[in-house]
Amino acid sequence: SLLFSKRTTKLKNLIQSKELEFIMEAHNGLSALIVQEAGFKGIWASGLSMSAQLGVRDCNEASWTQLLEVLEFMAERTTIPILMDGDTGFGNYNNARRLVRKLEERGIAGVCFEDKIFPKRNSLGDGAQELANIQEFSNKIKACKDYQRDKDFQIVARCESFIAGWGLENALERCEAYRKAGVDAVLIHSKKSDFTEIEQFLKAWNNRLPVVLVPTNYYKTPTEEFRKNNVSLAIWANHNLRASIKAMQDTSKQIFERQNLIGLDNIASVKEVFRLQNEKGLEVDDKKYL
Ligand code: SPV
Ligand code: MG
Repeated sequence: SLLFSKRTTKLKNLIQSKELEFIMEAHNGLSALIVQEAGFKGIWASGLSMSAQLGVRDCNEASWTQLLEVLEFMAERTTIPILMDGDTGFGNYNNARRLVRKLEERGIAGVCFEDKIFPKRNSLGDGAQELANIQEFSNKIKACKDYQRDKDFQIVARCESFIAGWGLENALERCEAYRKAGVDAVLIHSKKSDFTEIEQFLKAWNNRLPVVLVPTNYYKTPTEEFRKNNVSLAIWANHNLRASIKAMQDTSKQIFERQNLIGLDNIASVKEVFRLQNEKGLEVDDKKYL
């Protein structure tokens, strides 16, 4: 039954279903659990957020094995599927497919690879963006699909044509090549504050494969527009990270300035910390095993 289906199957159903679905960013075991408790059916393991919570830049400063460690904690505390932001795959087709193998071994349900050059740069920044060769990136996708052991493991190809300033024709050519290479879905990204270039893509693409969006900059677009245009999956990509930054800045500043803890009412109780850590579970097991 669906209740007992594997996480890969759950992610496949989210992506391949006709309904618009939503996944939410998390960046460690705690935030992953919080996303699940909020009701989300899946988690976006954002490269930006995982890097930022380590205090480093989103240009592959954290190694892929360091990210695997983060992902392992996220998988341990959740049952919903996790889609990893795999950036460019940390090298060529061989590096990318080894990452796929290690993700499968750690219970991660899918990965998104973007058609840029290692080390990548965040798509929302101001710098110039260099795109991968279409054939080389298509072969990287093909190698990963050939190498995965679980047939339901999802690979998403992220097209950065709009980000790099190459336009609609280039985006369509690339996504069609990735479709032919066997990818499960395409992610089309944009850093514009309006929906127009994405909408043009969606109309021209015409549902050839499921489409994933990251509406960080065009967040004002009503969600109904995504539904109307047959978007498969929307990713709220960095909002737990940003919420936590603001909360930690405010809290640190207040405690520093006042030199006391009075009036700090916007923080979770220690009891809540224990609940999230599942202290109860250990109490129960202690009775059984100690
Ligand atoms: C991420 O969340 O790391 C992403 C989305 O890749 S973006 O930051 O818009 O590039
Ligand atoms: Mg990223």
